[in-house]
Amino acid sequence: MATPAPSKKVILSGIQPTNRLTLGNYLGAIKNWVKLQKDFHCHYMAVDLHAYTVRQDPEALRNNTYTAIAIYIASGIDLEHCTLFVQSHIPQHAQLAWLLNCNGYMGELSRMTQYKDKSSKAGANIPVGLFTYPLLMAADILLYDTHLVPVGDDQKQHVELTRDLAQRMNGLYGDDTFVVPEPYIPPVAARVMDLLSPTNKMSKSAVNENGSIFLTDSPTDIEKKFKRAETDSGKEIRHDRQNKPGVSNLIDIQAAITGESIAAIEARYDGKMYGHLKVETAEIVKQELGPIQKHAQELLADKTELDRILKQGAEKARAKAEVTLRRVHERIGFIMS
Ligand code: AQP
Repeated sequence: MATPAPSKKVILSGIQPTNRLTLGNYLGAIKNWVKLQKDFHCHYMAVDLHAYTVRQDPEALRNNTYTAIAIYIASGIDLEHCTLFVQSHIPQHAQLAWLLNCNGYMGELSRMTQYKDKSSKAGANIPVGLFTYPLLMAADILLYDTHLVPVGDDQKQHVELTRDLAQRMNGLYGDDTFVVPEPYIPPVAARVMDLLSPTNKMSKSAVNENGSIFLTDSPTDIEKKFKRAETDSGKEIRHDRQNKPGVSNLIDIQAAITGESIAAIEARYDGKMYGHLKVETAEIVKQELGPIQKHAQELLADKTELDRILKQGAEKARAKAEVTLRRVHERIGFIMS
């Protein structure tokens, strides 16, 4: 049966190491992960199997995965309290995904908006993995008896699908086969927008790299990118996502880092020019990222130690994943080895 509810609820989240991580990944995910680790039993991953739905250069994938893990730790992920691992180190993810492939329906997967988006950009040959991606995500979640999945709006549909699958299989094999997870919307969910097209979210794979702040960007690059940030033809520094998306984005970034209220930031810029807002936002970002970059560099300089950390994380994760997978195998009717 599913493990009895622990005193703390289980949370699971991950980022795809498709490229260098961005300020969006940091403020929208990692910074919140650090806050959650006190109150929840957290599992954080670099989801390299998901990244592979898009063709990856092997060397770049390896480097991006190490860098992502180093950044998680440098940002304050506490190895004592969290299970930190790389998805491909736990074979049970792919194994459970297969079982979910046999229980998910073509119709429900075809309705996933992220699939529609990504497949429309994939050209003539759409990899099957892009279509079945939500089933791998469901496997990630269900393997750890996860209660809560921190997600932005774009991933909510995938958590709904995971719930449907868990309930469907619980109906077939017993109510305690899977814990049915829920989406978790963090109290302060920052959504960082592209600096050059502030109506689009900042993304690792943006066509123009100048619109994204990468967590490994140098201070000079950070300054340059903020200086070029798109604003509007007005003068007033006011938060208005509809009419002033660029200015609002800079205010949001400051608020997410400093914890200051939007109103307080607006008041501080009363009568000032856009240039001030850009320069000072760059400064706040540099101050926040500087120590993280330094610590991440130190970690990356010692791959043996990083490998040791990953091995430890994988052992912890695998132990839990194996229990869940065996439970499911047994209920399906596979002979246990
Ligand atoms: N701009 C953003 N603002 C707030 N949160 C963001 N996240 C990503 N971009 C922003 C959060 O980061 C987590 C993991 O993201 P992901 O790597 O799994 O995929 P993604 O959301 O598709 O991110 P990208 O950068 O846009 O990826 P690519 O370019 O590889 O497709 C999630 O918690 C997400 O909310």
